[in-house]
Amino acid sequence: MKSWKWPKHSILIIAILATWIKTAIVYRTSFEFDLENGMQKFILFINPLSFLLFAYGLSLFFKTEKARNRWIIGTSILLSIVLFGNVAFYRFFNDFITLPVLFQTSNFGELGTSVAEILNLKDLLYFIDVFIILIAVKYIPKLGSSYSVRKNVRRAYFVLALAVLFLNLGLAETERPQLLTRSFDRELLVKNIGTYNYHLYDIYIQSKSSAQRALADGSELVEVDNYVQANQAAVNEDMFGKYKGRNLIVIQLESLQNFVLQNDMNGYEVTPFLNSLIHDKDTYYFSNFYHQTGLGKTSDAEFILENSLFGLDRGAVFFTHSGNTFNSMSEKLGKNGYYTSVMHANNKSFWNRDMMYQSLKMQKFYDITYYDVNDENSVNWGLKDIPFFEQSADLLAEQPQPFYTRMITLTNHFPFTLDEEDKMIPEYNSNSGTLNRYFQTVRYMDEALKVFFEELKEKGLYDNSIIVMYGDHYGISENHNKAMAQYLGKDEITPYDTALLQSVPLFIHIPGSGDGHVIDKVGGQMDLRPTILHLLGIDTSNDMQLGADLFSDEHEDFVIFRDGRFVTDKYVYAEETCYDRATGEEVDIQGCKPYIERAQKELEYSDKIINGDLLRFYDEETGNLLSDAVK
Ligand code: GP9
Ligand code: MN
Repeated sequence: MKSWKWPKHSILIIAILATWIKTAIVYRTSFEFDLENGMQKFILFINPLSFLLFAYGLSLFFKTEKARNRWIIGTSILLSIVLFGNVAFYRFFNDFITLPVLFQTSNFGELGTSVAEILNLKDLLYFIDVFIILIAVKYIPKLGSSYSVRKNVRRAYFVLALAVLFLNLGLAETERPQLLTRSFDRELLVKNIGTYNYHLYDIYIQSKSSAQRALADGSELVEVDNYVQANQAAVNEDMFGKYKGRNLIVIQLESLQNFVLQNDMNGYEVTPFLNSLIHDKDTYYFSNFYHQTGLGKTSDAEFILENSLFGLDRGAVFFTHSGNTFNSMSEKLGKNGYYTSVMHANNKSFWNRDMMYQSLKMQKFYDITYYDVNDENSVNWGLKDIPFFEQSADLLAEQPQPFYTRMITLTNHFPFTLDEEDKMIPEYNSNSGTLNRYFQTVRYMDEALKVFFEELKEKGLYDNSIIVMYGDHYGISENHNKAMAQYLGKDEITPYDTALLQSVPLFIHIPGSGDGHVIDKVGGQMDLRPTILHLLGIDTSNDMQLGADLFSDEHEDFVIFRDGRFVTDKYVYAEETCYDRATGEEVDIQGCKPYIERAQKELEYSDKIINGDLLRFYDEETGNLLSDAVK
């Protein structure tokens, strides 16, 4: 290490420090991150460092000092442009740049006219590190003769850079588990891994998708189309179009599993309102209905509902394929004269909703900015469900009719915290605080639904609507098996139990129908789209969908989970084991075999459609394949 002296690398060190400090200041002054604790502040502070060490450190591979300095200056200019680009974008859109947005020119239509308004002279400060580096290069004495950097110095340097990266990722993982695998929110990504790393990650995700897309062609759709056509379930003539023209309200209930319904917790009824609906003459309650989501959780549930296709086995399709062509339920309803909207009081960029909703042809997204959210009316993830529904009812009333509006609740979300005044039942008494609190937040959500139904009646929107409600995904993971076993009065939770616990409630409430009853057919979220559209009299026979109408006599008792598990009326298949549905006993795999293959096939077809963006080759009006050259 004799030849390694500080002064030799002062430009490099100055560059790293200058850009690091500048970025840290920009984070705090130009973006609005909500930082909940000291650790989050610390992560935000250190997160630019790993990337800067790498980016500027590449200069160490150049042989001459001049070339090294050029690299450093060039890098600082480029990074400043990237950071400033994000600042300018954020001023306008309150979001971070993602690659697809750069190619969606419609986003910039509005921006063009207001560039002057959002830029000013002070913005030169965003390039301050470039000036500092230029001054340093000019005034720090040159070492004269060219020298190259020793290999072991370089190695030590990059080991350090890697260590910083892992420290950053490790801390981020503790703050936000599964941040990278689930990639839920740009803001969270930037907050945890930094803008520069975020862009690399974004480029990686987007280029992977576009490579698969480029290699795909329309002929791949033929096989899928044949399968879809062969598996269609004939519509139920009595139900088809029976409620044509009604408003459609779909409520996606956060983390609601079926096991809390028609059940009590230490003598307290957990869902009194939903339980009353089960016996209501205007409600179809599906008692054997399952979520089919993967890592994309809430967004997967939305995706499945809209498209009757699966999410992906890795990441969230809302992020990875938001630029695809779809034939969503909102698009179809839009074409049939419906005004379509989503109401959800969260940042619009969460789950990339702002981008994805454009592809799903959702006409309006009432995000957090449409709600009055303050300290009093929020808890946990944000606006409480009761004020959410109250405010949403006002928004609903202003919409043109008929409308299709989807609402997404938030209070019953992990870690299931509530303000004292909203706790309507006590906690449960197990070793899992999560499960203990879950009953309370579910109870609160149940109350919120009751309030919402009242609001609908008051606003005169009730009689002319269909209200569909379903749980988006599980709320209690397998980490709480011991507590679950205690609650359910079992010795242990087996893979068979876990599969059945993926059951979520589905209610189709149709005021005035009079024909409501409990339906125990096995079904899943994939079936929602055809079921709903048929009630409204909209044909889906040409649609590339994998679900089937739950009211059809031909609907099969078979639901496939994203990871290949499945449930039928006779079997449960989990962890490569076939169980008898009724008893939970292991049975010969032969019984499950035909379903295993079909489950794999359906998952594979769904992935093919999404990864290849195959619906761009399909005309859903006629059911014909378009020639490959189009689009
Ligand atoms: C956030 C909400 C929660 O907007 O939908 O998402 P989840 O963590 O349940 O997937
Ligand atoms: Mn959710």
